[in-house]
Amino acid sequence: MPTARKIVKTTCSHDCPDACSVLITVEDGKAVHFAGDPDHPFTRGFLCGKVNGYERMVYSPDRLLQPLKRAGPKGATQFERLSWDEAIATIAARLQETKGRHGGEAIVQYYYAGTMGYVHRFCADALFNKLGATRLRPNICYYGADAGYNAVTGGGYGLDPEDLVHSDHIIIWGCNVVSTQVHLVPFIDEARKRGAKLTVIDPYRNRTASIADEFLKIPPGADTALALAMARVIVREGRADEEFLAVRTQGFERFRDEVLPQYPPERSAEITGLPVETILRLAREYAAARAPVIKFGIGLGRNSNGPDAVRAICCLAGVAGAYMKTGGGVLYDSGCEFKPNLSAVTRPDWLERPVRSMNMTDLARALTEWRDPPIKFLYIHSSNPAATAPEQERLARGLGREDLFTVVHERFPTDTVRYADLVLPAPTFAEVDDLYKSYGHLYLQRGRAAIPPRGECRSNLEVIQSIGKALGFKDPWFSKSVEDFIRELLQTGHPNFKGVTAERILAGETVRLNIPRGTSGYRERFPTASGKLEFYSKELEEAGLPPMPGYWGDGDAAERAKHPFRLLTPPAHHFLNTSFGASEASRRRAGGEPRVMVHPEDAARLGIADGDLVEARNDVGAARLLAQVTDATQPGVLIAEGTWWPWHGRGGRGINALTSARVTRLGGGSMFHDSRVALRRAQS
Ligand SMILES: Nc1nc2c(c(=O)[nH]1)N[C@H]1C(S)=C(S)[C@@H](COP(=O)(O)OP(=O)(O)OC[C@H]3O[C@@H](n4cnc5c(=O)[nH]c(N)nc54)[C@H](O)[C@@H]3O)O[C@H]1N2
Ligand SMILES: Nc1nc2c(c(=O)[nH]1)N[C@H]1C(S)=C(S)[C@@H](COP(=O)(O)OP(=O)(O)OC[C@H]3O[C@@H](n4cnc5c(=O)[nH]c(N)nc54)[C@H](O)[C@@H]3O)O[C@H]1N2
Ligand code: SF4
Ligand SMILES: [Mo]
Repeated sequence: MPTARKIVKTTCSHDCPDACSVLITVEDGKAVHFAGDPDHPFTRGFLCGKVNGYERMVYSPDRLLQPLKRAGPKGATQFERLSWDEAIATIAARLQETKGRHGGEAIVQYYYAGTMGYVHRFCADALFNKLGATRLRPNICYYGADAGYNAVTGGGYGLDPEDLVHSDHIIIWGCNVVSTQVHLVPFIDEARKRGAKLTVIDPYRNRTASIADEFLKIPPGADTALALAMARVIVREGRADEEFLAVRTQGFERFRDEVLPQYPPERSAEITGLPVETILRLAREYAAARAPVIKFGIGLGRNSNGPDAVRAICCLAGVAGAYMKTGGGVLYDSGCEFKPNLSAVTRPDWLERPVRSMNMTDLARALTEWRDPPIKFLYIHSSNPAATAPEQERLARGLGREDLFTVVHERFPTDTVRYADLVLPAPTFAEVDDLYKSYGHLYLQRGRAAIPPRGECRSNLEVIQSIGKALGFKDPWFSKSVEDFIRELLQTGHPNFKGVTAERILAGETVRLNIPRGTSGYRERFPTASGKLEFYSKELEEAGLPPMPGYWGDGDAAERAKHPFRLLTPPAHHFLNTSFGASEASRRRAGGEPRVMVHPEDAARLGIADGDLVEARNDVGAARLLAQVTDATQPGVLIAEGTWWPWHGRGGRGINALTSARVTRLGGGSMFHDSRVALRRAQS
């Protein structure tokens, strides 16, 4: 029997929209059980399969527990221990030397959302602002989808996800919620119990499509053509919401007269492969619904047509007037509603002069091509670019540069760690305090350490503060606690934070943003320049971009002939990006090794059998995977679920050996689902 037992309420830190409230049972100082908080309105008492059993991650024998330094050639994974004091002194000396010899811009901080906590995620910005380092432009994830969404709606949450229960037709369009946002499922189930229909539109039969009433399989990037054809049917058949269009929108006439005529259902049928009757029926069902909602994912934006697919969907919902119906509209991302006083953590005022910036997607090019100054010091935390960034082979060359000094602050020995000169051990969310927002719901909650950091692990804030002190920085920022920062973060005049006090948060309360229930996010205005839903965007026109959405085709014919397959690399059910790649059990559940779905027609033509080793190749690189012959995908489209650690892949190469650093024209976002490849059977 344990002598001491307690339950600690905290928040899951992973890069997941659900930001679950987690109850950790601690017995005799050990975290023994992770459970979903039954009192959290969105977590509703359950965790995803990844975080159930998280004690196996916390106590994994693979955890990094001490600082290490390189003791062999780069990439050879030969390391030896050193003390924290030595590690911090080495980093400080290197930073000083780099800045002195090459200037601050020779230093780059690379990070993403390995932890979603406001303090640990963003604190290093303050130090790197002080050093005048090259700034990171975080375009790896949502820039494309965001740009499309903002162009039409201006941003904002649109619809409270809890109001989904009031919808009578839910269309999940390019989003695998069962895997990537599982806490939305109970709300969808409730709506269905009340009679709602669930339609899924996706290039492959993902887990969400498998539970739908109707699944429409369309080619990747064809979405714009479908949404605009639906809008056209609705307008032509007199089913549009005239009052909404007259009062709340801008540019509808031009949209109606210049865009919609280009999308007769026959053309859309050709592009999407759907029968004309299906398009007509879907448009009519959608218009006839009392409160139709379209839930789309971030991944929808990650191809050359992606941002416009999002625009077209947002316009379609406008034509139907869906935004004003409780439970209707579009559901995308609630993260933009959280506007704390982030400058207290990131200190933009410490940047003395403008500095150059680097797209996250350009890391490989920046490390191998940039001069003036070249990048000489790379500080990576909360991210695993050797697996998740595009142009993996080029990146490996860049990370392998002997003249580059790389620090990696990590929990596990990832592929990125193997290129480090210094490895610093990081804690899991069970070991640190922080403040967490969500990008899937409207609640804010603190994280609270349930156990002390394992081994010699130190949080992002501790490390950054130690480096700052070693550099002689005296500002009080370098001595503040997480609690101090939480208080400062909450000192914001933003109306959404009215009543969201430090006292409530620090006491552990789950606090909802000051956003009324049961009403549209756009009840008063759309946060666009005009205050209206913009079918037509003057700003985009002025920026030299198409002011209205359109379908821009499927690339050039020569490229299609050379690389006949379109490759999609959506998230895996059992991984969170590359987190959980360290877990053998997770890898086993995800299929044991990286696989690629090939349609039976393509497989037959290429002589590929289920379980064969295949090679995908293009001008960026090559990867070998196991073929999974299945009609879940469609002819010409390959699906490789999950960003596996490259060294769990054949030949030490991951799927991003095939993805390029091209970005979307609108938004400049990553294009992970826009690669073309040639496929053949490979010899094992
Ligand atoms: N289990 C799990 N959960 C996760 C993640 C994970 O890796 N694993 N990742 C987290 C992160 S970082 C993010 S950003 C979020 C969201 O992560 P995203 O990668 O944005 O995933 P989804 O929003 O689910 O969208 C994926 C779906 O979009 C489809 N899709 C791709 N291209 C197209 C297209 O052109 N048209 C249509 N109609 N569909 C398309 C894919 O086939 C797939 O079914 O999820 C988070 N949650
Ligand atoms: N092919 C392909 N590539 C993709 C995607 C795709 O769909 N397909 N998705 C893209 C998307 S949407 C995203 S968001 C990116 C994500 O790219 P990354 O941010 O590189 O992915 P993660 O696997 O989430 O990496 C987080 C790392 O942070 C570490 N970590 C966790 N907590 C802490 C902490 O407190 N401190 C420190 N120092 N480290 C911590 C974890 O151990 C983990 O290794 O990947 C992108 N790459
Ligand atoms: S990964 Fe997402 S669904 Fe799973 S526990 Fe964390 S926040 Fe919840
Ligand atoms: Mo992401």
